[in-house]
Amino acid sequence: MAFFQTPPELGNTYSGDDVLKRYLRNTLPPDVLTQIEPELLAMGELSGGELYRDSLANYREEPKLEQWGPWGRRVDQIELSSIWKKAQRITAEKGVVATAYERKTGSWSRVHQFALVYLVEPSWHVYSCPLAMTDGAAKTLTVSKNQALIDRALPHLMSRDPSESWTSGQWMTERTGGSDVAICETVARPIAGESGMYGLSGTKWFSSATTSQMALTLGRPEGNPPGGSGLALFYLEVRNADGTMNGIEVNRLKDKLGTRMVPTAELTLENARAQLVKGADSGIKNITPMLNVTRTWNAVCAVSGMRRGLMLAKDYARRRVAFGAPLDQKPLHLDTLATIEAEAQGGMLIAFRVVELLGKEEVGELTEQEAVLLRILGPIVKLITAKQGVAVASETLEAFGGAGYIEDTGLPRLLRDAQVLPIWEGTTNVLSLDLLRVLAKGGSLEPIFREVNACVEGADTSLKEPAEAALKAIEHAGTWLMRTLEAGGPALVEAGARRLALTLGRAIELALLVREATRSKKYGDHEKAAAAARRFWRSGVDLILDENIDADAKTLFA
Ligand code: UCC
Repeated sequence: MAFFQTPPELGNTYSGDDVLKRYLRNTLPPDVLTQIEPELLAMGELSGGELYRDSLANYREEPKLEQWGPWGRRVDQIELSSIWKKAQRITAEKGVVATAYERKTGSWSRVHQFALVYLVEPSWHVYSCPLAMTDGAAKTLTVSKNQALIDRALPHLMSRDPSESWTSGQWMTERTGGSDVAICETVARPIAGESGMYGLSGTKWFSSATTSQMALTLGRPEGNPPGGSGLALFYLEVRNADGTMNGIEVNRLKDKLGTRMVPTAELTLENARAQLVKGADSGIKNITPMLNVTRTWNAVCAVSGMRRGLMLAKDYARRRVAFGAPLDQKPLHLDTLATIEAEAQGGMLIAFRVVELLGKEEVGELTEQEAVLLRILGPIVKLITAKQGVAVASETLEAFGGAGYIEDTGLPRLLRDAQVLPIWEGTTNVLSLDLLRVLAKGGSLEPIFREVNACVEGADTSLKEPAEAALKAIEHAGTWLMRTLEAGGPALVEAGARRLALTLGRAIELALLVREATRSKKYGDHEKAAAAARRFWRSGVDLILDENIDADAKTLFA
């Protein structure tokens, strides 16, 4: 009898996720959990069932750009994959964006929303990309207080009716680059007689999800100075009322390593009609609410990808027999999975901690200290979960041996789609510099120290060492910052910024793992959380180097 491997199976992604269930039980008021649990179960069923099967069956589908119509007119129509079309409907019906704005669960609405996202993301081939931007646009318009635009767009962005719902693009990146946005070349010319209206001309080089109905974008009003403050934030609708393009041409779709179902395009704007969102300058500052929302999505999607890989790898380990026993009886295989399990749990806790703060901010319940904490955690959560996402995805594929490298198992996509996470929405280095920006503007590590302290309070004696390691890492970060600034100045601090950010991130993740164990004690399942804390701690927390290795970097580059 020939041997055939048994593929991994995925069940309801909510029922099968003890880590998420434990977090929600420990965090949410019981009545809120009771209220939202049916939705989570339904989303978990869809994600682990119908959508998962679709995502495997249709993994080759990609968006197609039709630039010309049969009678010679430029049409620039993009045909989406079948999964994305289905995802459009599901998103509206299940209120994946709306949940955050309807606020049926008050300050917990963001936890509610992002739990839904977390359960579904890997099953819909990165449909979270347009949703992240849609959410970011809704947030940006809301805080802009531009009532006309709020009235025009918000009902569509948060609609639960698939025929009414819109998604939004976020067109920032130009050929000049994706990080240094201030050197944007798009020119904005006022339209005579129409207050606040401009014609935008330029090239947008990486426009994700170009099928959106609207976009927030940047341009420089003629006469404005160079630099970020001379840019303005604009709202535009992609098509005119008659369906023709609003001065926008889709030059081509990008040929990317991953996120293959995302219709990322290069666009040319020629007098595209656009409306100022909030004044004729300070565009970068005005678009930052969008960045902070999409970075939170990035973090949640990173941890969602990690959980998916682990669910599949664990199920497979129970089925796959090699060297005389199933893999789940092999000590080295268990040890390997345990290490990435701890990383995934740490990542999930920091991502949802930020989600909790975001939810409180939006209902005006954030204290001043928490507001500073949220600003500091923003870059940290995005950069650390993205890095963990790639490392965990890589290890997950290896846990399947050769099958992890074969496209129609659906596994390689986990790695390819993870690799975008540290790149878009700010690279690891750009976010490390954002952290320095916050600290330089009068911020200190005090909010993080307080957070870590609060988390490790009351820790079990078996977790004393991990708890101390988390605190020590923050202390070390503080002394390193002060000493390096004094001895080497900003350039030396910059060289160590990534190690600083990752150390802070790891220390917070460890502290949250310790807290999870403490909070679980009364339910009697704390050992699982404690094991994750210990494993995470043993993988290393403090990455800061005291010695000056700046000269080495120059030598090694030369
Ligand atoms: O990739 C893209 C689309 C992808 C699809 C989305 C998917 C989402 C996830 C889905 C998951 C599956 S769009 C491209 C994304 N691009 C970026 O993220 C840009 C990366 N670059 C940066 O973040 C840079 O740090 C810049 C552009 C912000 C730096 O610009 P400047 O001009 O040098 O910045 P300044 O002058 O330092 O900052 C301007 C102002 C300052 O405030 P004031 O004027 O009061 O001093 C900053 O403090 O903005 C403030 N600011 C912020 N405020 C800067 N960053 C932030 C922030 N994050 N939050 C609050």
